Amino acid sequence: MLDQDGQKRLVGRWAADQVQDGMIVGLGTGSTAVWAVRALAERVQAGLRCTGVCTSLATEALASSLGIPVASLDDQAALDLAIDGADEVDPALDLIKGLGGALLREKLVELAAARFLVIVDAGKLVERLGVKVPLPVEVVPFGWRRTQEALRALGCTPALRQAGGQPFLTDSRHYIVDCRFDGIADAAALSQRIKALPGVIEHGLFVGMATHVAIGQADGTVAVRQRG
Ligand code: A5P
Repeated sequence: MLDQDGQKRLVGRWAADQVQDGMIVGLGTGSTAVWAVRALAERVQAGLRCTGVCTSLATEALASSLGIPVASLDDQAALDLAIDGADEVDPALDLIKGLGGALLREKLVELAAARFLVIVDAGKLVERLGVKVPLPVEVVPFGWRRTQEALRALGCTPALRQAGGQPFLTDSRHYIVDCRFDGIADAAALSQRIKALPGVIEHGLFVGMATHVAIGQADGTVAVRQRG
């Protein structure tokens, strides 16, 4: 039986096998995506041609160090595929992402992809988003306390993310407010309400974006769900 790390490794390696020669591929962030990037690099070393568009500075550093050619999002007209992890996946294939802090670049890259393949361990599947994990919201540092209070007014308990005793800084030099909802009943409506707040850059609700979700399972198999 595979534990959570084993499931991440399994599905990450499986995802790398979905990349075809010549593809432009969005490369995600987080521990599951790292397995996909490592496995993709093995295929590149064996002769596969592909270009990665990275969702974080960390992934860019990893991909480059392993020999995967990387390009910026603005240099690409379109991406064939994006591969990334998630923190929660609901039955409609809507997601919470961003516990790793890369949600802004992840959303930009994944919106540009023809197919968005989400790779998760089985523990990420939930009946309702936002019960187990907070919703990360990326905000402008200027006036963050007011933005945090505006988020609280939407019905959550917000907390400024910290790292080493300081506010956590994203790759784009913003703060993250982690918003604990007691379950999110209508992800699409909440998404719009959060985006309408001045001071909010982006949030970790990925609604209607995933085209496929691959799940690494304890029995060593990968289950694939596809948006209907
Ligand atoms: C990064 O900001 C996140 O969106 C990750 O994709 C998400 O947190 C999943 O991470 P793991 O693969 O490490 O669980």
